[in-house]
Order: sequence, then structure tokens, then C-alpha cells
Amino acid sequence: MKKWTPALFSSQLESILKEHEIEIKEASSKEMYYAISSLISQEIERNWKKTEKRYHSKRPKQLYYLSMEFLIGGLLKNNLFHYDMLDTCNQAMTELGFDPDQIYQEERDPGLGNGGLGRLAACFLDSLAALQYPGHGYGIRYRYGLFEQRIINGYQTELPDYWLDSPYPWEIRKIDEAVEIEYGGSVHMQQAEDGSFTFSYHNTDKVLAVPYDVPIIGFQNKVVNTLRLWSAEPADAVQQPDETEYYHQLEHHHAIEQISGFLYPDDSSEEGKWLRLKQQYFLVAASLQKILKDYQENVRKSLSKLPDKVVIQINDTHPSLAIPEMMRILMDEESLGWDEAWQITSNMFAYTNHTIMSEALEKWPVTVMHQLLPRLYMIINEINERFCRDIWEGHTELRERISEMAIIADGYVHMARLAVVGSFSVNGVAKLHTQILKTQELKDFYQLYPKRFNNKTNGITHRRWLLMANPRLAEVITETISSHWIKRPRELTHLLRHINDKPLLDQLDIIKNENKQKLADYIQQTTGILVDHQSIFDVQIKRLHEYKRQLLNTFHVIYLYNELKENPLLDITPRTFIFAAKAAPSYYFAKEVIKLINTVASVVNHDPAIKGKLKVVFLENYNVSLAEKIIPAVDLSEQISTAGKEASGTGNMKMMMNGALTIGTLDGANIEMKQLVSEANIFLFGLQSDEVFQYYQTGEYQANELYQTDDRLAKILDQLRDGYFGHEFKDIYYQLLSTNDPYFILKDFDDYVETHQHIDQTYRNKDSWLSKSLVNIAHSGKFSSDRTIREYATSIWKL
Ligand code: DL6
Repeated sequence: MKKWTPALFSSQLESILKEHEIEIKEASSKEMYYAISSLISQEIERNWKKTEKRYHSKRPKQLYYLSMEFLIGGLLKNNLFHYDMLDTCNQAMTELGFDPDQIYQEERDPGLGNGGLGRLAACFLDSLAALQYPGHGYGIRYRYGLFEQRIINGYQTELPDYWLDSPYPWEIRKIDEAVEIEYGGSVHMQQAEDGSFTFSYHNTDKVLAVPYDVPIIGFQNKVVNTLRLWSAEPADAVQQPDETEYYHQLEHHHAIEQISGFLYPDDSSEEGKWLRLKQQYFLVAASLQKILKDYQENVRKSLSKLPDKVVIQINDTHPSLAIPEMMRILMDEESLGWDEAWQITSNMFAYTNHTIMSEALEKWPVTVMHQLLPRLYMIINEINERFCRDIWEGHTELRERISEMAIIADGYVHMARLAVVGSFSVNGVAKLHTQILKTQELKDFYQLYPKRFNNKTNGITHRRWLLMANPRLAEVITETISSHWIKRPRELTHLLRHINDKPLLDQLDIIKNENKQKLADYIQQTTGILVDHQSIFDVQIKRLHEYKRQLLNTFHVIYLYNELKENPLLDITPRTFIFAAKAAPSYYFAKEVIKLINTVASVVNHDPAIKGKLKVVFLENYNVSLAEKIIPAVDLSEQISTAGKEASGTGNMKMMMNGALTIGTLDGANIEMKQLVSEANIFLFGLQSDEVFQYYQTGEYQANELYQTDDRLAKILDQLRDGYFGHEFKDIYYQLLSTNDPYFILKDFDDYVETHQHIDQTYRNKDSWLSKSLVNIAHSGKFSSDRTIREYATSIWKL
């Protein structure tokens, strides 16, 4: 690799810009963004080809990660960093009179995901490349990503996220690798002389899947893996027989392009939309064609050896049509019999479950599946029949459970059941979550296939979330324990030797303050709200969902406000509550909570009686790049879901890694965080998952009683009912009480408030807080996605 100096960097940029007749000194930051991207793309291209060649000649087993979402975030800074060119670039830019950050901000986040599951997929790709595993992502190139959120008059407003409005410099369109996908039509079955059946399809609707490849660069190791995103295009050009026919065809083409038109903006609810099913099949069918083509061209062995060379991880149930699609290809195109095809298929797929929220368990009406994918439906039917027969004959203890386990039941195809039956591995994403899958959600399946179930606790890439997002902290860590932790993040535990190292703690304090000041500036620029960077930055950033309980956090804010109104001299440590969250556009309650947070913010921030002791900020349009700004500045990380509901969480890990302390319930990965740092270094409160479960079972919890007996709660709820913050919040009051508070907000309130009082006191002892912060950083290496990927690679993928 070239030795880059700022002078060489600038001169190369100069020649790139010259080709476009732009003088370097006069370039706009957008032009500079494109020029730098083009410069590193040359570097990338060389390594990409080499990586592909190596995979081609060595023929290692390949992992394909199929996901409807990849929230990859900005790539310019990431790619520079991975090529060890970031400092050189920054220096070159500064010398030329540019602000490097302004250039990086020219890049739009590709909004190709909703939340946790999509971001996890991106962290995994980063770790796969860093660890030199042959692992690639397959997804959809949605033209419109998740909506852009604007807060107007306190309400969430959704604007289209047309992230491709200007060219995306990292993608390469590969039209020569486009493949055809077929929908609908009819299936004809013919019996050959030997008694076997062949299937042919007629009058299908054909769509072209055109790949756009995005390079995934390994950290300082020259590996370049691929994220392939499929785009839907018409398979044939518009003819012009007559005018009516012409418009009819145009309409048809438009409908085809809609397949990769937009991402469904829902993070956890099963929608049952026809177009969504089309999208899922589109991803699966296009990806499998490519995977099999590569196998046949590179490995050139019998198909029976496929599972030795290919493993496919399906990210939640969304791509689980890959299972019947693989069966279809093996039987109808490759002429294998059912048993052999099933043997191959069921040894190739592994399924990750990301949620136990029942509304997220996908199911498709049989009628829809049958009409859109008639052959696949036949195959699913057959899988189902064989599965049910197996239970009936071989597992008499489960006979009574067959109707709850059948893949096709009550007029629906149940995708999680299909995924479990057709995969050799089923994993949850944190210990508690996997336990819940085994004992509740997928209990019967666990009884049937105990060996299939395993846990892989999530992780995050420490390269993006610590080294890049918080370079000063990373530097100080390296000065203290040397740089080995960068390749082996578990070595962050060496920091534990320094928990009483006063000069180090002081440095941590300085860095956190700088990060907070930077965020405070951003808050002022974007919202006009002035926040005190010395106050506690108390942060909850994630999708808005009742189970994540942003409402509990808001109740705490209102409670503190009420207390200060009654007693303006109350001694509390000043706090800034920071929220960022998108609500699904159709999720009325979640949108009400956003409006409430913004209304409370406006009341609290403008009340002179509060004297700046409390500030509330809602930052709009939460996405990866906003997260990168907020996370290094967090003091207190809010991870307060109803116990048993959050599968893992990954924001909790990012904030921990940046030195935040957590206030949390014993839910998801919080439990594993607690096991590492010990109870002294995390603030836990609230019901535990078995208590929650127990209450659901017995129905013993009475939210109304708490409303009657707890004055603080009564006051808050009455304020909502009586219009203290405006008249639109009555619904929150009525819904909470009429549904008996299904997420236990009222139940956990008292403990939550008390825990916050404890936090207030703890924060006053700066050194003690800082040393707790250091303990959290020290243990966060466990949550690097490098660890997670190694676990997948060794125990599931066998790479
Ligand atoms: O596994 C990644 C992430 C978990 O950390 C979160 O706890 C979980 O809520 C999230 N799930 C989703 C949407 N789920 N579906 N389907 O993003 O996955």
C-alpha cells in the first residue's frame, strides 16, 4: 500500500478534481467529498479484486448474511479510517482550508434499516471483514430509506428519505450480473415415464434484480467483502403498440420498481402487506441465484456438498422464504428428489430471532402466499405436512401441540415456524432472550430440537463506536494499556488496574466534558436550546416503542418538574434529558409520546422557576450519524424496557463502551453487563422478567391501585387528563389505565425514581463516578461484535 502523506493526498485530490475542471481551492465540500471517495475507491478496487481472487482460488466456505435491513451509516470516514488514512486526510483538508467534519457531513446515511436488527447486520459485516472471514451481506437497495423525521410543533412529521438524490459513490452497478425473478402465474405438474414429477411455471410476472455492490473494508488488513444490494427493474423495455397499452406497461414498470421502492418503516410489527412479501421474495430469490452460481462456478462439486461450502444466516424471519426457494431450485431446476433437497437445504440455513414481541412474529395469509408464489406455497405445504406427520409419528408427547406448531395454521403461513423447521441452528441475541425462546415463545420447538437452539449475545463494532466516534478516549486508552485492545478488545480489561489512577480519571473527565460541550453546541444549533454541559447528560435514544418505556422516563421528568415547582430550593444535580427516537408512522401511541416529550420540554425549558436545573431535549431524525454525535457525550444510559421484552439492545453496549453508566432493568444484554461490571457499577431497578411473566399469568397487577395510592403518579396522570400540558394527552391517561398498564410503567415508577435519586447522589462524587465509568469501559470489550462473530463463525457457520 502507498505511504500516504498529506501532500501526496492533496496532490492526488487535485488531479481528480482537475479531471472535472475544478480547482482544489475552489472546490465545495460536496465536491471534496466526491473527490476523496474517488481517491479511496481506487485503493478499494485493487483490494476488492484481490480478495475475490483469493476466495476464488482457495474456495473457503462462504457465509451469506441475508437481511432486509443494513444500517451501514456513513462510509467515507469509516473507509479512510480502515485504510489508516483518516489522520492524513484530516491534515490535508485542514492545510487546504477545509473543515474535515463538514466534508464528512456531506454524506447522507443510507437509511436502509429501521433500528437494532439493521444496525447489528452492519456491525457484523464490519467484524467479518476485520476478522478476515469470507462473509457477505445481501439486502435490498431501497430507493427511499426509513423516513426523515421532522418535529413540527412537537409532532413527528415524516418526510421521504430519498437518500439517492445525488450519486452514492460507494456502490457499483453490475448489470451483467442481473438475474430474473418470477412472481405469480400458474404451476403445471407433469409426470415423467419414470414416475417422477416435473414442474413448469406459466404466465409469471418477470422482474429483473440488478445488483449494486458496496465494498466492506476490513480494518487495516486489505480484505474487501461485499454487501450486495438488489434493485428491481422491469425485465423488458416498454413497447409502443398503442397508447393504452403503452400506459398500461408504464404502470406495470412502475409497480415493478416499487419492489425496491421503499423500506417499510416498522421495527417490530407484522404487517402482512403484499408488497412486503414481494420484497422478501425478491431478496431471497435474487440472492440464492447468485450464491448457487458462485458455488457452481468456483467450487464445481456436486450440490450435495453445498452445506460444506455455503452457510446462510437469515436475519429474523424476513428472509425465511429462502428455505422453500432453495428447495424449489434444487428440485425443479436441479432435478433432485425431495429428501436430498431437504438434506441440503436444512443443513445450509441458520436463523436468528430478534424479538419475542408477538406482533412481530410474521405470518402471511395463505391466499396471498398462494397467489404471489404458487410454487413456493406448494413446497411450504409439503414441508408442513411432513413436519406434522413426523411429530405425529415420532413425537407422541407433542401430538397435542401440533396445531400450535404447524407452519400453516388458521389460514396463515407462520414464518418463524418455517424458519425453525428449515434451519440447523436457531439463536437468540442475549442469554435471557434465548432462555425465553426456549421456555416460552418456541418452547415446543425447543423440546423437539433441543440441539438446534443456541445463544449469541449481540455485539457492536468498537471501531466505529469507540475508535472513530470517540478518538480522544481511544487515544487515552491506548496511552494507558497500549494498542493491543484495538485488535483484541477484551484487553480493555487491563484498564481495571487503573480504576484509582487519578490522572487517568481526570483525563476521562476532560474528554467527557469536551464531548458534552460538542453535543451541547449541536443541540443549540439544531434546537436553539441552551444546555449546561456540566449537568448530567441522561440519554434515551432508540426506536419509540411502549415496551422501551420512553414514557416512564418522561414521567420521571414530570415528577422532578413537579417537585421543583413545589420546592424551588430542592437540591438536585442539574440534568439534561436527551431523547431521540422515530415512531412508526402508524403507531399512534408512540407518536403521542413524542408530542408529550416535546411539550414537557417546552414547559420545563421555559419555566424560570426551574433555573436551568432541568433541560429536556428531543433531537429529531435519529440515525447512525446522530448516534455517533450523542454517544460519546452520555453520562447516563437509559435502558429501561419492561423486563423480558428487549431481546438484547445494542445502544446499551455503545454507551457503556463510551464510559456511560447504565440505569436499566434486568432485561436483554443489561443482565450480562451487570454480570461483568457487578451491581456496584450499574443502576438496576424494576420488575424482573419472571415477575412480569407471573403478573401476565395471574392478572394480579392492578394499575389503578397505584394511581389511587401514589400521589406522585396521581398528580402526573391527572395533569395528563386535565390538560396541564395541553389537551391532547388524555389518551395516554385513558390508555394506560384502561389497558391496566401492560408495560408496568406505574409499577416500576417508584423504584425508578429512587434509583435516580441514588444516581444524583453518586454523580456528586466525581472520582467515584469516573472510576465506575472506567470499569464499564474496561468490561465493554466483551460486547465487541468481533467476539459475537467469532462465536457465530466457530459454532454455527464453521468457517
Ligand atoms: O438483535 C438486534 C436487535 C436487538 O438488540 C433489540 O433488542 C431488538 O429489539 C431488535 N429487533 C428489531 C426488530 N425486530 N424484528 N423483527 O430490530 O434487534
